[in-house]
Amino acid sequence: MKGTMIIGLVAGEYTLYDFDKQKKFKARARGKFRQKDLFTSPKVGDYVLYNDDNPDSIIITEVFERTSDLVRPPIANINQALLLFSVKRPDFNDNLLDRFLSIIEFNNIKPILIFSKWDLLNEEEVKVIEPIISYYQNIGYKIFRFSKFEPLDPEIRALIDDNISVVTGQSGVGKSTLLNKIDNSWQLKTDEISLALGRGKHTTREVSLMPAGKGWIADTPGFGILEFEGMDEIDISHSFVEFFELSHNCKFKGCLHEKEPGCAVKAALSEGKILKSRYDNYLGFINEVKSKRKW
Ligand SMILES: Nc1nc2c(ncn2[C@@H]2O[C@H](COP(=O)(O)OP(=O)(O)OP(=O)(O)O)[C@@H](O)[C@H]2O)c(=O)[nH]1
Ligand SMILES: [Mg+2]
Ligand SMILES: [Zn+2]
Repeated sequence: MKGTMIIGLVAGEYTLYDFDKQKKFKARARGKFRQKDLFTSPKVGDYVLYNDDNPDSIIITEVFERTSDLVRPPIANINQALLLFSVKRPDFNDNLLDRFLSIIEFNNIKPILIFSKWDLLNEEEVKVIEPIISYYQNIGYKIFRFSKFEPLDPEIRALIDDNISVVTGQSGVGKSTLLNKIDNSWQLKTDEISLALGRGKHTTREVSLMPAGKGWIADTPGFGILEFEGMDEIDISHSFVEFFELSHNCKFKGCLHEKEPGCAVKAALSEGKILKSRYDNYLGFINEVKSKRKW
């Protein structure tokens, strides 16, 4: 890689990595950035220019155009997202999975699904979740099952090489735990989830990029809510990959697969070829973006 990339941001202080000089240093952003909103102020993953006339006060002067831009987690220029979903503690949440996949597809980022805490499932529970996992695999997603008690699948490591990836998911699903397995020297902080609430404690507070093989990978804080920023109902319908494929057979162009006659998606649903929870989530998302739209 070339140029300079932002690899960390804590309370307005950036950590930059200059690939040509192969060194890491702190910097601040020029005043003009601070006026702007989250979308345009420099963030982790950005390629930048800087001024080091005063080595005690290095200033970011320019941010290059982004190839991808996520709001949550706030990170730019990644091409791959490792989406972590624990099968238990916190419980598997299909709404969050479909929501996340939709946003990642919309941003043209390659998703990889990792189902964590696999060790916590008993045989019966495995039988319940396996068909769900197979569904996502059949529509084309790369799937891994992860347990902190097992060695890391070498395929995960191979996927990280050569890519700029982000690890993301709810608080407490095991993002930092997974990353520590990728490289033990990172020693990222992990913590028990709250037993009372059954969810994480936001142990990781900041987005930070770390070099991994020939690539880079980011740890991120877990999120609470996830919104469809900048997406409308058509974007939602295009981001459900298997619906989009079927939509060529829908009677109406631009069919949103709600109540339209001759809908190939609804036909597939009634034949049991589409996961019911996924279709229900889809309808919920369509309604969500419609009702949020400001006229
Ligand atoms: N049983 C089991 N526990 C796990 C596994 N992976 C992580 N944990 C535990 O889950 C808890 C949360 O893990 P973290 O790695 O801190 O989770 P995180 O996703 O980084 O959480 P935030 O930083 O808050 O977003 C820790 O106590 C881990 O030891 C797993 O595969 N199996
Ligand atoms: Mg963490
Ligand atoms: Zn349709």
